[in-house]
Amino acid sequence: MADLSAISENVVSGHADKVQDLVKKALDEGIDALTILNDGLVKGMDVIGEKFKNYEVYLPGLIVSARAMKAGLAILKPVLSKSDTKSSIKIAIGTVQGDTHDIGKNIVSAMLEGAGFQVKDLGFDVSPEKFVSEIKEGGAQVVGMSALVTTNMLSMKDTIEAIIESGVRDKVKVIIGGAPVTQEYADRIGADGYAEDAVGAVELVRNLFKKEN
Ligand code: B12
Repeated sequence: MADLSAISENVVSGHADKVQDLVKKALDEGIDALTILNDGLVKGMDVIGEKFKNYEVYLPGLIVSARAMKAGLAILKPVLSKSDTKSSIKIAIGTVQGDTHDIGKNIVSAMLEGAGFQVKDLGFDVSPEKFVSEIKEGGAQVVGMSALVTTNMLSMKDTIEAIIESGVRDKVKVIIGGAPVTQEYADRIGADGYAEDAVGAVELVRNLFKKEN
């Protein structure tokens, strides 16, 4: 039986190859991809995040852990984003301007795809103008924004203002998330919804469209 704590430990120590091997092994043993993600990879990021906060590791340590996490995620992504159903709802998702954290956003993107939505991943450091053009030209019905650095949450507010100014606010649902983001913040800036994690993001989009019907 695969040991998920070994995955966490290798994320913390930054051993990308070992993480990939262990994730493959866990999948081969029939462990659910979400369990591997949450109890293995994400747990490891939580540990390294705490260590960084407490000055027990510095930026280079964080970078190698993030690389190991991404290596593991690359194995899980095809499984997470595999879907049997197809929805016509178009979602454009990205990490907001100024912010380069994309691990959580990538997970949300994969899970939304797995739920059958048509997802366009805009990457990170995405400007308000880019989000607006995805609505206007790309026909996105949902815009998903992620932020991990507290000060970058302001970019979410700026993006919503840009969407209002360009006259397309009624064409799109705006959802936001990321570790420092809260429901209270979502309400304050006029977003349509907030979710704490990727499973919640899928529920949120489903509920937003259920209400209309
Ligand atoms: C990994 C990491 C990095 C990596 C990022 C690699 C990458 N490609 O993403 C690297 C090393 C590059 C990095 C850089 C920096 N980081 Co950093 N980083 C982290 C760390 C440890 C983990 C983040 C992570 O990936 N978590 C795991 C994922 C799965 O969780 P998540 O992102 O929260 O996503 C989940 C939910 O939030 C939600 N979600 C996410 N997005 C969305 C979107 C929507 C629409 C919805 C609905 C839901 C949703 O679903 C996801 C899946 O369940 C955090 C600490 C922490 N514990 O959060 C610090 C942290 C975010 N970083 C921090 C800082 C300060 C920085 C730097 C400024 C450091 C520096 N001095 O340069 C730079 C920032 C550069 C920039 N401008 O963006 C601080 C931010 C402090 C603050 N509150 O403002 C933190 C909190 C560390 C700390 N305790 O001090 N970092």
